[in-house]
Amino acid sequence: MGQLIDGEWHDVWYETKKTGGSFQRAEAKFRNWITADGSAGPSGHGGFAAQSGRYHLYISYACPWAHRTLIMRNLKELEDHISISVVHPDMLKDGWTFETDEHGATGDSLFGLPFARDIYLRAEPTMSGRVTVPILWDKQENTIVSNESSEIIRMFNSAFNEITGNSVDYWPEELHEAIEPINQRIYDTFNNGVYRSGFATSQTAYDTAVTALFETMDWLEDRLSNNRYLMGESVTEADIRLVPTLFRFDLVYHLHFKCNRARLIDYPNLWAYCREFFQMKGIADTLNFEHIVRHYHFSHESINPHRIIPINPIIDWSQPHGRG
Ligand SMILES: N[C@@H](CCC(=O)N[C@@H](CS)C(=O)NCC(=O)O)C(=O)O
Repeated sequence: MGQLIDGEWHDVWYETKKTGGSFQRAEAKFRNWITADGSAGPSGHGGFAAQSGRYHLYISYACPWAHRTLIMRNLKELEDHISISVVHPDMLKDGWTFETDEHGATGDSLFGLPFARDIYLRAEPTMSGRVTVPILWDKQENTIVSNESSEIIRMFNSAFNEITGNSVDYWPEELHEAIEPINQRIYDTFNNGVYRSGFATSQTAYDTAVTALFETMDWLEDRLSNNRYLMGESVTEADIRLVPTLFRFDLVYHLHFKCNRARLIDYPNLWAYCREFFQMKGIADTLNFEHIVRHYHFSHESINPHRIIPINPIIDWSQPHGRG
């Protein structure tokens, strides 16, 4: 995995070397918010009003962070209002590219540029730092609104309600406080925990990450034994942030990232919950298992130097889930 850091290209070991073998994810740089009226959001500048056709989302089908934005785009019926481009699953020395393939990599449908880094450079010609997806682009201001998925899903949750007429609220006011520690634990030990396990370059860093990860899976399994969804009776952003990691677990993280104490299918509640999401309207369309399996195994040279793509078990997502 190679990315531009301080103007130089580095593999992921560059970062783990500095931190005693433990992977640290860099903070996203662009933190503006689309709001219904263009007023400033909790961070960044104002001026990004919700308008149909004004914004474009760059995603990777492989990436779990991009996946949550794609799920929210579908659940909030934003498909006709926010266009997308899909990067190629192979992320090598040039980072994410706009090569096309027969499995859904679209190329850059806005500018026809070759690399995702070119989008960043277009927004900020002197840019240094990591080139990540998702990227939310403003066609009017010709800049990046945000490259932070947790914030993009909150914008999608409410900013376009008047345009779409969809007012389903996945971050309801009364849950703001309760949802935060749930999100935080799932982010630290699970969404990012799989990466901390897989990218660890010391035994201690790996042991720490993987132990916390399975403690969280046990806790989630228990929580879902008496809760329909993470926060109770309704789907919230906490679920939308969790499921992308679950969908990738048995096919990628279990083997490639050595999260192999157990598989998702060994947890009856989590497995049924994940199948329920797969079968929910709008979710299966966001899943591209070819890109998911290809990306990780092909791109992470330090983990899989021969780029062998495993022949995986067939997972029956359509099996009845028996929930609710
Ligand atoms: N904070 C970002 C993280 C996004 C992220 O790390 N995306 C990965 C893909 S899964 C990426 O583009 N990585 C490239 C790199 O780190 O070099 C978010 O949640 O939006």
